[in-house]
Amino acid sequence: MRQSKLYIPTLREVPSDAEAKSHQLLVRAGYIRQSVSGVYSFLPLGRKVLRKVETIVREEMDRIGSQEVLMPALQPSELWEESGRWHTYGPELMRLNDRHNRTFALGATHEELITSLLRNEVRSYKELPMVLYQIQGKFRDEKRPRFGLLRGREFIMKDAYSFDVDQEGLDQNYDDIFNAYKRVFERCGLNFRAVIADSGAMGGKDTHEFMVLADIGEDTIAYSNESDFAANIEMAPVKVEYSKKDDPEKELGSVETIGQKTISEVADFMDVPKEDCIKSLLWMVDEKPVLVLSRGDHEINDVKVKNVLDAEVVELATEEQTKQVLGCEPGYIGPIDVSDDVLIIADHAVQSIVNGVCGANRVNEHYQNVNPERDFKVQQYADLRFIQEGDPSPDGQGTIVFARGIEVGHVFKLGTKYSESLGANILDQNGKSAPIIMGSYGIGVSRTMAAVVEQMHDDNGVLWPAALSPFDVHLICVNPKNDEQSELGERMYEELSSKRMDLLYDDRKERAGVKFTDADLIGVPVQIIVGKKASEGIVEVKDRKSGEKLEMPASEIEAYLGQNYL
Ligand code: 9G3
Repeated sequence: MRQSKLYIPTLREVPSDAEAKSHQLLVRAGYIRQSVSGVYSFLPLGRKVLRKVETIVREEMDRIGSQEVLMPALQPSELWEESGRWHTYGPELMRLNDRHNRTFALGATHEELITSLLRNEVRSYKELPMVLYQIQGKFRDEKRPRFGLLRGREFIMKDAYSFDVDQEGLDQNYDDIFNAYKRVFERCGLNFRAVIADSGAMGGKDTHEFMVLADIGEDTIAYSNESDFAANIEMAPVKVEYSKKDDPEKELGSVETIGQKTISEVADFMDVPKEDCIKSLLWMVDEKPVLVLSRGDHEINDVKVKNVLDAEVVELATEEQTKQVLGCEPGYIGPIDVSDDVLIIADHAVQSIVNGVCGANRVNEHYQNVNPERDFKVQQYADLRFIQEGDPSPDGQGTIVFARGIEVGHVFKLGTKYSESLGANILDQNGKSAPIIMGSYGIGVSRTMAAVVEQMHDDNGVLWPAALSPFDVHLICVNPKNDEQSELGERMYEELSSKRMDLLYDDRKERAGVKFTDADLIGVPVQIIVGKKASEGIVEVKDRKSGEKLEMPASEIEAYLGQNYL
């Protein structure tokens, strides 16, 4: 394509409202333009890249036998009434009325729609398993759209839904789609982790998120530096063998610690390491007081407390509740001489503390030489703390590193949540009616495009991987007014275009500096520069990522590109 004919409105200045690098670069390089907050147009270059991401997704979904459909964005509210979500979702679900004043949702996701599509058609187990997917615009009225395509209010999603007769069918589909997602993100050149995500059952198997590692990411993940273990922070189990000092247990003693409340203050005041302190926090667990203990340098993970106690609601007790239950304000509470109606549970690390320090349940007073089991009883030791960087990976391979992540994929085992509420049943092998077992699986297609830019850019622009670049080669005629340069440029454009290469040919009557700046912004992996040495038939090849330049005869370019870029 001739750049003089393409609409690529590049900008020199950084858009003031763009904080994320991908937002800045996609706007400056003429890939996207904002219509209103969180709503974007894809210009010709942006549409080409988006289509390449869609094609990769389509190829990998088709490869595992799923079938592409296209469902409406307009969803009758009745379906969301049946699933109960019409009232559970607030302003994020965009709603509208038609001319007959009937209410609709603009599709934020399609579990209800697709279940209603099948419930009147699929009757027998013989028709399953089946996986249907679509690539389509989704609408979610985000409270704070930001970072360009990373968090929009209208965005392109691939959403897939699996239908099975039983759990093992769902497990099989889940694995197939999980592996298809890995292939998609590998083909996009992304550094990502599949992260254990469900906070329902600790270490739960029923959902994973695909996270692209990037500082702009909104989530924090814990992953192993030596294996593929990765989990959301609140999901990561802690598996540590704590060593217990073999010091002799000393006599319990109380110490006056006026105004020393936090672990840091008490540790400094008592001149002991935080590891020897017992942090005590009172939690209200389904309205019952529970004293939860952790080692001074650890933090309690409320999701784990909830799961260990199989509770619905877990909240930190207020100062009043703490005074009421323990007779003392937070900062001086501890597990010694606590009334029996307060359950005491502790993270495993507490068990290995010898001659430690804890609050005395009296203001301005702590105990020293505290020894668990001798000085207080713990009803249950469990994995209750947040994982920390440097902890051993729970799978025993390597140590844990934290990173920020951009969620680009999410896979769920839904079970019968929607087939029951919307009445999608089949006759199973025994002729018995049973609800279809479902899974739902999403990829943020437009978000993936931005995530690639977040991971692959430099100060001058985007560094597209070949699989996603809008063009294979960027051919630049430095000075079209110069006959030798324009003749060689035109000839190369004609010759190379005929060799299955998708070329962007900068034939514009612009200054050289503008051309080079634009080429670096646009980010095609390789530039062929037809300049001063055109008279000798010599051109320059520039690798966009390394910046490395080579001179060679124009006649060798096709072979060189074939060996190094295509
Ligand atoms: C809504 C709104 C926002 C939402 C949802 C519904 C997230 C909603 C979760 C999912 C689950 C899966 C199919 C593709 C993969 C993810 N945000 N979710 O259900 F009405 Cl406003 O979307 N859906």
